[in-house]
Amino acid sequence: MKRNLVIMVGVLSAIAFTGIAAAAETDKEAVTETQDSAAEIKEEQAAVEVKAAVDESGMKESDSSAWGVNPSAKAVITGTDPESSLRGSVDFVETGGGVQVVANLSNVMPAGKHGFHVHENGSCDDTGKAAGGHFNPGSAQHGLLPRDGAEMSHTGDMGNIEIDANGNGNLVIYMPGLSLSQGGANIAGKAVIVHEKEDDFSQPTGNAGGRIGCGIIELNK
Ligand SMILES: [Cu+2]
Repeated sequence: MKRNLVIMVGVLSAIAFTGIAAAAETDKEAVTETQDSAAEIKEEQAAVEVKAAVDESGMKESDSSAWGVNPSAKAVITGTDPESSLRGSVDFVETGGGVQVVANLSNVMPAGKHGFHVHENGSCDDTGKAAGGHFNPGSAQHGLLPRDGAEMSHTGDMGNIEIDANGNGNLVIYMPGLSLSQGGANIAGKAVIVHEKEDDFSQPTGNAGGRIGCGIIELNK
């Protein structure tokens, strides 16, 4: 009798286990689906955030007056390799003691983060090498200007631009202390460089590799 009971429990456990395993399988699918839709939602949110950021920089009343009135500039970005289809534009406007930057890039490979800086020379020659090092009039260490401040970052440290699976990316960043008209932190006439790899904020320049895109910051007339 006791033996039968043990067998009985064994059989019941096996049935229960099969049930749990099947349920786990279903859960796994459900989780994957949830992840997929979460990723979609995240993408949508990112798009909304970019739009909100643009709204804040470009359409907020105090700042919208800056565009068209204050000194502004544009860098037209092209691939440093003549074969490259990388294109983009970076708009700059001086406002509130700094410069608002709005960048839009397309045909950037691969997807992911790409180092994005103002470099010291206004030239894109020699596959971008002629742009020289990061614009760093204060001889500071490398960092991210809005996060680390002028003492702890290069004036040209704009961090990274994130590129999506289609090769497109936007960046809206406010660079405190920069200017388009005066002083040592004037970036007019300097170059914008898009790097091959992510700026990991290591010293001395973030280990972002080669220069795949370049454009010169030209004042709007
Ligand atoms: Cu750089």
